[in-house]
Amino acid sequence: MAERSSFVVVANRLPVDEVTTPDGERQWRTSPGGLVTALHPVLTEHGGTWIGWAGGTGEAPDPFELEGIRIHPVPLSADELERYYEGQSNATIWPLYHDAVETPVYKRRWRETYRLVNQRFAEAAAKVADDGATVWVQDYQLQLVPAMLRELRPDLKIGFFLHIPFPPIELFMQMPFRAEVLRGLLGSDLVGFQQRLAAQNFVRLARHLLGLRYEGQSIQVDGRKVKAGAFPISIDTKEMERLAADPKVQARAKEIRAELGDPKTIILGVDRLDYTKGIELRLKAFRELLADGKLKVGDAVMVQVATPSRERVEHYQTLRVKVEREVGRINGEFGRVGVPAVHYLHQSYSKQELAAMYVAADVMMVTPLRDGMNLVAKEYVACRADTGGALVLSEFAGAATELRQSFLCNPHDPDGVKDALLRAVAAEPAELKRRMRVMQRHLRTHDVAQWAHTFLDALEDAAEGRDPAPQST
Ligand code: ADQ
Repeated sequence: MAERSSFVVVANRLPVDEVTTPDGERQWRTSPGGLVTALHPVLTEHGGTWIGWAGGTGEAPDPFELEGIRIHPVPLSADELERYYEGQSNATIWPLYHDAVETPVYKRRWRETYRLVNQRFAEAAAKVADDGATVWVQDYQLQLVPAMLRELRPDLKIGFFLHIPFPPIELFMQMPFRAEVLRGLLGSDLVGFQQRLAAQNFVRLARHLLGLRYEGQSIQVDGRKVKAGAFPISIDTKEMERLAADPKVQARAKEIRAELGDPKTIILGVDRLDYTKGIELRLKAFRELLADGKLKVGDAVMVQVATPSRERVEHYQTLRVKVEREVGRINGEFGRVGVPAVHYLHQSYSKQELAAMYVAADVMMVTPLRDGMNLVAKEYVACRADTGGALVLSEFAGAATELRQSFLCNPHDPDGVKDALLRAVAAEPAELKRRMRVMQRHLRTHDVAQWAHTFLDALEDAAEGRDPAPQST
């Protein structure tokens, strides 16, 4: 029998990419990301296993070990990828949980495949988890896994963390298999959310939909207690600070500024090309400020990085057309030969290049209509050791709860967004410094490692039926 692990992470995606070396050999490499960085120490200490999809369709590669982590790939067929991932996960659940800013699409066969794939992940976890092991299930693609896994292995400690918002009751109630999803999550000992409000939505929903009793954040289910709580995720702050201080990154930041024609103000946006991120409204705010004469091309330039994302899902194809049309319109109306108003980059970048952009940007615009957390906002703050730079941040990003010294705005109010951008552009260096310092101090103590520890400690308490010590605020 294969070796079993006392700590198992279950996520849709494995933290690895297959690359081709210069001599043509195919090799696995860990993909950089906050989650894997945070969990790496816990995984290596416990001979941990990560279960997930390796990318690609058809047969999955055999399990292997990489940098001290056991990697256990789960296969997906092309049909399953379309129905479970692109369909149910990204065209039903994703929009619904983000306040239905795009209309969710409901399809029976997507739900059926979602169930089937979740069962496959649960079975993989049941197979590799040691007696009494801790299993941490991640995100909206796998909401049925906790209950399926408990059914197979009642001895396990099961935690679930939702990276995206959890919607209010009225919205959740739209979903055709809503009770099954809720029961799926309730298979956990601890369900973690980015925000306190999301945890409250969840416990109230348990009473509303299933008539379950709760006290505080603890729900009674079949004689068990299921805890809910807020665990705001963060970044590897030290690593981001180190990157930004790297002389190569600093030099690159200067180069970017020069390449942009040494403008007074560089306004930056960095997002996955997703309709929740508010890219269009940000572009529109910039266009109106140019039209009003409040900003001038040449003085101010906007750089919008939009990482290609979920390109086969229709909502995303429509968004791309809209964003590209808006960029074209702004450059057409306001650009000059050799001096565009907006630089639009539909590409992926290395962390070094992103850090250089953050260092170069005078104003960072993070304006999602709804976002679980938004790590870009935190990355920007961590990169500004010079305490320069201004963050314009939507109140509807989870990060707004912590980054109170940003220039907060309501993304649904165009004038509010324009006003926040102008205030950020005009702010005195001393004021920016004061704001940045407070936010940086916060991120140094609230980094991704602290997030992972806090969650895993709370899971331990929840599974043992202990009430954690009251938290000081
Ligand atoms: P995402 O919606 O993907 O995550 P976000 O939190 O902003 O959003 O993370 C994006 C990450 O991708 C950042 O680390 C950023 O540096 C990186 N990135 C963006 N553009 C890039 C590019 N062009 N090239 C390379 N890297 C790029 C979901 C939720 C969020 C939640 C996270 C974590 O939607 O709300 O914060 O999970 O829980």
